[in-house]
Amino acid sequence: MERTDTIAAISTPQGTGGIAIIKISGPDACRILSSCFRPAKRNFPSSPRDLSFGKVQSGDGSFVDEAVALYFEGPKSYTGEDVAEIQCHGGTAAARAVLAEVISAGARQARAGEFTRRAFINGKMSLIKAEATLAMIKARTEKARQMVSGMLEGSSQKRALDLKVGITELLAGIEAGLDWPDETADDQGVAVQASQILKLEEELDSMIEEESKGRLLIDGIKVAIIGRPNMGKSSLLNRILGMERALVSDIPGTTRDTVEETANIDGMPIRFADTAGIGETEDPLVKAGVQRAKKAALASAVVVYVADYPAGITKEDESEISKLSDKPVVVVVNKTDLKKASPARVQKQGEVVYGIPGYSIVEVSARTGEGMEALKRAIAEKALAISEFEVEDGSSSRWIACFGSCRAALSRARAVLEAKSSAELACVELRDALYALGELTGDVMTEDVMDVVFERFCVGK
Ligand SMILES: Nc1nc2c(ncn2[C@@H]2O[C@H](COP(=O)(O)OP(=O)(O)OP(=O)(O)O)[C@@H](O)[C@H]2O)c(=O)[nH]1
Ligand SMILES: [Mg+2]
Repeated sequence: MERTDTIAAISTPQGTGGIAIIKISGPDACRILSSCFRPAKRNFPSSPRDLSFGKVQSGDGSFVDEAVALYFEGPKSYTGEDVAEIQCHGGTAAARAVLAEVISAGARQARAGEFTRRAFINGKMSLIKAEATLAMIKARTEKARQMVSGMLEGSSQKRALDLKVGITELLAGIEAGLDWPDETADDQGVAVQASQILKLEEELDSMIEEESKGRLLIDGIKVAIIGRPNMGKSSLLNRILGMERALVSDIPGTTRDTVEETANIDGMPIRFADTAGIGETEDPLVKAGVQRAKKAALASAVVVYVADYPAGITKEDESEISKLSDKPVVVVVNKTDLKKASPARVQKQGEVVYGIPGYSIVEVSARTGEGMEALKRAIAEKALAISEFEVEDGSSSRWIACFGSCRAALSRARAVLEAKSSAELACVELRDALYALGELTGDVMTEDVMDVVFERFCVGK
């Protein structure tokens, strides 16, 4: 049986570190631990949660690594099953070697999110809490962590449950009217029910908005830096990051491939993509770079379009910006330090005024850092204004989809009530609204929904 076998995985990230944790969960967890782990003192496992120092050894008795081990007896464990943990030296090779011993002793390599999936199946946590756990793992900034901590503490679960109670009470009220037609709700009664539904819809609207913002904080916002060659796009990325991440040179066409890096801007993880300079070219390599740049611009939530001083925004820039249609764009003129470096040139040209209808322009110097705070503010402002958010795989967040179906069913129920067409139909719609919420909280659970939720986890959680 798939769900009652014993699974194992490395729970700590790959790479060099102090310790690595190998987690084992299932009915054979304790036996498997005893077969690979030799405690320095006898009597192991003595009692649950006791830490024991010893060594991991392979089937032929050869030494693998020093380790500390402990076990938790189900149901008092993360997954609700018997769980064992081996803490060995951090580092990819040691952890892999220990896992290999655990697997050869009878465990199966766990799939992504399988420990948490078992915790949910065994009633150790709600689906909302499981997803909050994933969000906490992915939180990269303090703002994101603060938002997720509320979810982990159960605030989202409580809100969803309150909503469910509200809809259930309404449904009961309308159904009572069906059962006892003499007491059918009068006009005033219907108006009260409709206004109660409206209140629930408003609550859902605010939940959808908060969830969208929350997703942005957790998953990060993609921002592409585009513009003609040599404008200082890579220099700007480096200045934002505070490190020399992208190659910079005075040769136009320096950046070929897209360079991606995340920066914390105003508490939001912003995922920047520095791209190749765009423009007409016959060189197939440069052409490929330009195509990648355009693709990155399309895939991003916000575009930073870079031009430079003193040319400012040219006709070519205007045409490129117009191709971005409804995408939020921050238009930047870089290299303003040249104004001071060659005042004669400024005088000759007069006061340079850049303009493009509908856009305000941020003047910066990647070289001196001037204007960078204003640029970060402009990016954060555009990012915060994004209401619709698409997660990594292009699908909308599961929560937003469930809230959306619930809200749609509620407004249909309200429309039916207001038109006084059929109280039965209003009940059908309210049941649909409850079903959508049930999908969110995990009461209505299919394997498909579980796959969607848990496959986004990492292996070992
Ligand atoms: N004076 C001045 N020069 C700058 C500034 N920013 C970048 N530069 C210079 O402009 C040149 C091009 O900079 P890059 O950052 O490589 O420009 P890019 O837009 O990434 O160029 P491509 O990758 O070729 O499209 C380099 O010589 C930089 O030193 C700035 O603020 N002031
Ligand atoms: Mg570049």
